[in-house]
Amino acid sequence: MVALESTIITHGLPHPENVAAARDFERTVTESGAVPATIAVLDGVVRIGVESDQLEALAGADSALKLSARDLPVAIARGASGGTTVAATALLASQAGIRVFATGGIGGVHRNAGETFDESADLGILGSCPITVVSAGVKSILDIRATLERLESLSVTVLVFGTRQFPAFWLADSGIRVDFSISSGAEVAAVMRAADALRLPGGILVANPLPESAELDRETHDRLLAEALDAAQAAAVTGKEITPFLLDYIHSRTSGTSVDVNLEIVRGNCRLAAEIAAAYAAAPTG
Ligand code: PSU
Ligand code: MN
Repeated sequence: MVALESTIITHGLPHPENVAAARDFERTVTESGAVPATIAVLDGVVRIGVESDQLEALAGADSALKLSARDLPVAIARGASGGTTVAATALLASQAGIRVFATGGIGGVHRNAGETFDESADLGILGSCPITVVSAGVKSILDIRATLERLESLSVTVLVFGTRQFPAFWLADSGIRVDFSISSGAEVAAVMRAADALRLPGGILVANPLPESAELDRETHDRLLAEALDAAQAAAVTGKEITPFLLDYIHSRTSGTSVDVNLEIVRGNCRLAAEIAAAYAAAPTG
């Protein structure tokens, strides 16, 4: 099985593209030979896999909350609905026995974290849940180097597919070289089995760079990023609003190009996650 998050649906992509996108991610996992489970909280109930009409309602609901791990108990107690972030999805998936999870980009350390302490709970949860997350690295709205340092502190294993250059979501190469590259789902499955045998408490981040031909134009990327960061500061956006604000700023100013690239990236991650899940299911237990 491959878990899919739902904050990308409720807060990461514009409506109505988000509905089609969510279905597309599920279909891609299925076509790649695994079973998708989109995770969300609906009327206070944790769902490991949602029905098509539930997905549509969640994607269209303005009231849907952005639920990180610490928000889950409140949403459940109050009967609320929301999209689960990477942190909440990783927690719920691993409790449900799902070992592989596909997303677009994970959260990380924000650029001004030295002052704000703004670091996504995604990192801490990846340090404590035995799950393999496939992402295209992290978006350059974040401090990528600091994010990698924190992943090291938290003992999260980091692997990059096909290269040692860690990707920056819309760009194939962040300029940062990490220690390990892998070139197949089977290789990741072998690392997962070894991690199981060691009882490592945390997870594995598999960074899957988009093909260079699909990259966002660098100049546009850099300009929009600088503008988005300035706009967030000018609007005094803080806390859990900051990531959705920056994503929306960039999406709405590239007339859909960055959304199309975004979708292609997630589909690529779904395919690799399905390959890893199949290989892990087939690998002999150590
Ligand atoms: N980064 C993206 N797209 C997203 C997110 C992050 O490129 O949709 C979402 C994910 O659900 C991630 C969450 O877990 O934002 C992180 O939010 P925060 O920075 O508030 O922890
Ligand atoms: Mn934050």
